[in-house]
Amino acid sequence: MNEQFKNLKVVVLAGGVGGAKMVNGLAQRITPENLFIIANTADDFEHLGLYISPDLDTLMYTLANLNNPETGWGREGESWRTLEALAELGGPTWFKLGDKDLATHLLRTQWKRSGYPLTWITAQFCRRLRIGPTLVPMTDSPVRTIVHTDQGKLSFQEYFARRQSQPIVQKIEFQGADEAESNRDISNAIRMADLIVFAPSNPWLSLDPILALPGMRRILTASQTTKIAVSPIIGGQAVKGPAAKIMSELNMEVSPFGVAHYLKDLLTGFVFDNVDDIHQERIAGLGLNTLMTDTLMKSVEDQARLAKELLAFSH
Ligand code: FO1
Repeated sequence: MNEQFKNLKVVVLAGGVGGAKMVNGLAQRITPENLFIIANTADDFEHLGLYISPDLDTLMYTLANLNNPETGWGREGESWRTLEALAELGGPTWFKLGDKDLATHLLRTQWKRSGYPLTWITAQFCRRLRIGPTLVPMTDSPVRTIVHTDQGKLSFQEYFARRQSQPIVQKIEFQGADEAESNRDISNAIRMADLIVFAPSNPWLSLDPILALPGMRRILTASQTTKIAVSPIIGGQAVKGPAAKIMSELNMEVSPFGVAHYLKDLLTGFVFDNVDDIHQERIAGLGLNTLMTDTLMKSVEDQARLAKELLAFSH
């Protein structure tokens, strides 16, 4: 752990896989009590009667070192016997729930039905899995991403997992965001932060739902602290998922500049990959400090290195 930065108070806005890698790197660099993670929950949905929170689970499994490094989501060493039995019975198998992962959904669903909020449930899971940093859902209220496409309006998992992000995106809506309750711990953490990180998560599907919550943009804009985003686009492509495809469908430039331009009002700095050096001047021209480095996180060592560079860049 780097003595110089370990006491910085860091807040991270994160989606699933890209967010989890960034957060895991930061967790190796700063003390757990100083790392506060706000997770997107607009991908949550009910499936087979179970309440599923994919981004929270991806973050949780990664921080607990239980994640499946191949898929990025779900648990390592998973078995699929329930899914196989479900297929035999003619049940839906397009959303793959592993046997061990099912335990998380069963217990979360049971607790939710008993009236416990998602924040409380997440805290219990984190305690049991010995996760040091604070992981919170962006809200306890239901917010759901609806993707307007050339094939009609689709719920997020219908678009993403079932149709493999094939439909052409026209607009993205966050149902329930306007009425969602804000979490006082989140606004306090943002006010106290020495650094706010926008993880290399999909800005339209993972960061925007968080930013759509009442007061969120205002609190972030008002914060005088360092605010840095890490580009999820490298060399014109998303590291994972449909970010690049969505950018082009929404007529944006598919580059780190496109991402920086989209988020610029909320940021003081931007981190992007060496391969995108041609965009450096234009990104700096947006009034942002820039860090160009190797941003692809293929290993846990890469995560820790990028986190170290990010922290050094921030102060
Ligand atoms: N993504 C898929 O593309 N297909 C799946 O079958 C799938 C199953 C799944 C199960 C548990 C979980 O926590 C995540 C799962 N994901 C799956 C990923 C999930 O749809 C995405 O990670 C996020 O919603 C996007 O950030």
